[in-house]
Amino acid sequence: MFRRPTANPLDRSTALGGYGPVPEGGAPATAYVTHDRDYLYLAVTFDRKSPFHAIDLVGFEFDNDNDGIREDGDDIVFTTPGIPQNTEWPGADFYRYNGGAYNASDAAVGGTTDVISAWGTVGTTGVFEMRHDLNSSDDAHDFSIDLSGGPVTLGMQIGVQLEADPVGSGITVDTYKPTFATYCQLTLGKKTTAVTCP
Ligand SMILES: [Ca+2]
Ligand SMILES: [Ca+2]
Ligand SMILES: [Ca+2]
Repeated sequence: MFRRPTANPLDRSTALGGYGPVPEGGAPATAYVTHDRDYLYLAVTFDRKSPFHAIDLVGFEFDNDNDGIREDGDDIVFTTPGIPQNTEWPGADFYRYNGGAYNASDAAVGGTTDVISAWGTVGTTGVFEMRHDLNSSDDAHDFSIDLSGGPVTLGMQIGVQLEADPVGSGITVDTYKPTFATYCQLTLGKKTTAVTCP
């Protein structure tokens, strides 16, 4: 863990509510976001109801220009229990292409990986954390947040994909907050972080 997810929790009771595959049942998840001068910190906590699988996935997708439309260059970050922690793992930093319809790893097309993540569990409750550069030099594949001109608002969507038991079932359930096609609004000021979700 590189950062306690203590700041600015999204709606504690409803964020990602009912994400779970049927065998494990659903449960609300809580997302957290904060930032400092250089990085955006993202976290999600929830009780999976059974041990985490290596292909379980927590992701954040951004609408870089906050116009509600998915476009080329929109930024996506993932973490999963299946990748090394605190490492710039190429599968963790993605971007949108082909008119926003597809996504791929930044590193697959010559971009750089600018996210590290960590995760842990207590029983079946897990915390997933990510740290992403606010303004990497990978401009074609990452958002570029410059707070020198005042607060910046992005669209932000949170996704959780869990594999139904047993491990290897290959059956996954995806849940998005707010939905797969809509975004929360994330507004960053120099010393503030605010999130509103429909
Ligand atoms: Ca957009
Ligand atoms: Ca990148
Ligand atoms: Ca990216």
